[in-house]
Amino acid sequence: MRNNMKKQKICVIGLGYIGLPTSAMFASHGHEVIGVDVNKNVIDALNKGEIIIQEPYLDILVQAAVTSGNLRAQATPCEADAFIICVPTPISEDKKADISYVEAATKSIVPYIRKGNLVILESTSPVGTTEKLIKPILEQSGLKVGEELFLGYSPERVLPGQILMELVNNNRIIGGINRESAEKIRDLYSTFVRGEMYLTTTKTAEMCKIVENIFRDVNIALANELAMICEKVGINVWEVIKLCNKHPRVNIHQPGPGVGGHCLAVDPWFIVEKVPEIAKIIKLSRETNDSMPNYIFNKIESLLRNIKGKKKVTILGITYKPNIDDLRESPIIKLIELLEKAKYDISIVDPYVKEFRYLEKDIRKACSGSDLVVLGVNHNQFKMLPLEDMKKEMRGKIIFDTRNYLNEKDIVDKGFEYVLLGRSYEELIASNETAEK
Ligand code: SAJ
Repeated sequence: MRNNMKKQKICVIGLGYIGLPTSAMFASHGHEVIGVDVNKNVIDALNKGEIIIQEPYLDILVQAAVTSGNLRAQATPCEADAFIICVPTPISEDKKADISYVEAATKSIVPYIRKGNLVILESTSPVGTTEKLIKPILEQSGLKVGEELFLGYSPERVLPGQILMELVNNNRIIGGINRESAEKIRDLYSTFVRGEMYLTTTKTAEMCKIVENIFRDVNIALANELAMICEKVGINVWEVIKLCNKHPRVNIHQPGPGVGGHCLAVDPWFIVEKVPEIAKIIKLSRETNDSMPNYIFNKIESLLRNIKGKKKVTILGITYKPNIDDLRESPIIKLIELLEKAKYDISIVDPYVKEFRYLEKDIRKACSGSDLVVLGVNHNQFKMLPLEDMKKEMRGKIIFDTRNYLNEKDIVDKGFEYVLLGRSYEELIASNETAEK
């Protein structure tokens, strides 16, 4: 333990992308952690020292924590010094926050709450959740929140793919229902957090978490809009962004086939839902990013418009971002659905995904008879493509890069046509049409 705190018993509700690394981190720093999950597979795996998600080094940390005896999992909560709620807060079809998991998790701990306990919400939640939803439920224990029971909101800020490093090093915001609660939460996290910890109210902390993701979503929407504009006016958006970002106060994000993940694609709606008449940029950005798979689909349609009969598209990478196995809200899955609707033949290669329809292990096989290869996600494995073999297998010769990741020179040298999102391709279509006449 890095601070002088005595060993705490911590009950973590929800052993997903945040709850599991957080549990392992506390356990490996000397606390006793009991993880609770509704998924039996997660519990069984953890008790064997295994994990069912992919995250660098997490397997090693979990195994060590379980072996030390400090970490175990079970289906129901138990008495503890601190409770940390890390359950999902998805959105419904009509873009409304679904906080039923947070509610259920809070209710599940009430029978085990004792005087002096600490309750922390980590799940990204609509502003006011800690005060308006959690506090009244906890009061059913008969304890006075803020005096006999301490409560706060402390959002995670970690980036999938580098969760462990960021859990330790990122600065943290801690919102307490009162100052004493915030201080107690800070003391607990200082077991392993090396970043700064900033104390505030629960509502401000809840708002900050959402705003951080809105900031990114809005900036990506701007980049995507610029990509579409540059295509129209015949400029390369990637060069524009690179040069603009040489300005000391400009930081334009990267365009792409859309925004996925359980954060950026979800959290902004928590604000839009509350104040739709004010949150105009936020809503438009969401819609712009959500429209990108459609934009990519339309480009594919126009690139292949002269082909008669069944067309085949090979997709490289379907996760929501590179070098992880996470498919949640992936824009490439939306692209696949559009291609399916339009009756395309599809093949997919993704070294991180174990199971998915049309999945092929071998790029060459996936390219067989294909008219176009689209790079959906820039996994490292795609940097060096077997271009010669792909060319032999493919019927068409187009490679469409939605990430500005592939080596254009190599591709063109091997006789392919290289199409890049955010750069005019009208000339390519025109030259194809001329060639056919
Ligand atoms: N993306 C772009 N262009 C960019 C950056 C990202 O199109 O310039 C796309 C990615 O391809 C991906 C999506 O956005 O589909 C989201 O990726 P991401 O890497 O920006 O973020 P997440 O969703 O993996 O994690 C975010 C992070 N938030 C911020 O950076 C403000 C992380 O720190 C949060 O902890 C996490 O959300 C969360 O849990 O809220």
